[in-house]
Amino acid sequence: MRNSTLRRRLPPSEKEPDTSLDLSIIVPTYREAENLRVLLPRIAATLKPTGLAYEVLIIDDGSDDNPQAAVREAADCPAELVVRTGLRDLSLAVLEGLRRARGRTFLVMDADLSHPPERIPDLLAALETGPGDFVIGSRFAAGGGTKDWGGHRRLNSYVATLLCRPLIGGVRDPMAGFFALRRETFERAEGLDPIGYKIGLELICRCRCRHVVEVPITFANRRAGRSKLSLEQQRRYLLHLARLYRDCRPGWGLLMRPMLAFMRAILTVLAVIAR
Ligand SMILES: Nc1nc2c(ncn2[C@@H]2O[C@H](COP(=O)(O)OP(=O)(O)OP(=O)(O)O)[C@@H](O)[C@H]2O)c(=O)[nH]1
Ligand SMILES: [Mg+2]
Repeated sequence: MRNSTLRRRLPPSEKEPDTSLDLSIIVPTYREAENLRVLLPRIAATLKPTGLAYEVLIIDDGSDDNPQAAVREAADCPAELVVRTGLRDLSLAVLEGLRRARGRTFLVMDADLSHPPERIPDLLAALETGPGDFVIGSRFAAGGGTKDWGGHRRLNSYVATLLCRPLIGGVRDPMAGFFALRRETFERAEGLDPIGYKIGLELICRCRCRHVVEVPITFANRRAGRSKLSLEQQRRYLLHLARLYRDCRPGWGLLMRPMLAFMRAILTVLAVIAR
């Protein structure tokens, strides 16, 4: 049986909710031990005054930089390390975290300090008080921003957002990895089948989110370590989009899927040349 077929049949949540737990924070990591040493105390310091009961699930893909020690050192933060085996993939790691989460609300963020943990309460407040069923910490909403992005990264992000426009309408930052949603919204998911980096986009589409709210944030450059974004990740994004068009917007899929296949072929050739 194909992996994706297997995933389709799994119920979205593996864990029973713990009614005493307000929040589950899911942090995918690959070689981020140094950043975790800063992130976990900052999460703890941010959430302590709120009185929220929370857990942090670090979903790691077998990093060789000893994330175990980094999590152990953060004694103030209720963090648990989950080490995955199998295909190393950011979206699949986040999905595993969401399935294991026990809280009433889920929040996903990167480990590299690009997403300011001090803004977690603002995302939660927007989810609690507003009409939204999906809240994004948004770089491109009015008041948000990015620090020191070069032209190449801007262009990349612009094209990626343009390609998914028919799937998500007017959402300005559908590529964001900093977002929050309620457990019930996640449990609405049908046929989750992500690959690559854009798990937020997958959830907006497959959980049939109607109101996406964007909270402006300033996205910092990664604090330490190396980016895992590569040509291969861009190729996976195109494959992911093709699946979303097929399942969620078949009409648009007639136009978009051949175009995405063509772009994938170009990236494959570029990857061969770059080797
Ligand atoms: N578990 C897991 N986490 C990953 C994987 N790839 C990236 N991550 C984590 O996902 C988050 C986002 O990855 P980044 O490499 O920062 O990607 P980016 O933010 O697009 O790029 P930069 O910030 O420029 O490095 C980070 O916390 C990474 O450690 C993966 O294959 N598996
Ligand atoms: Mg990053």
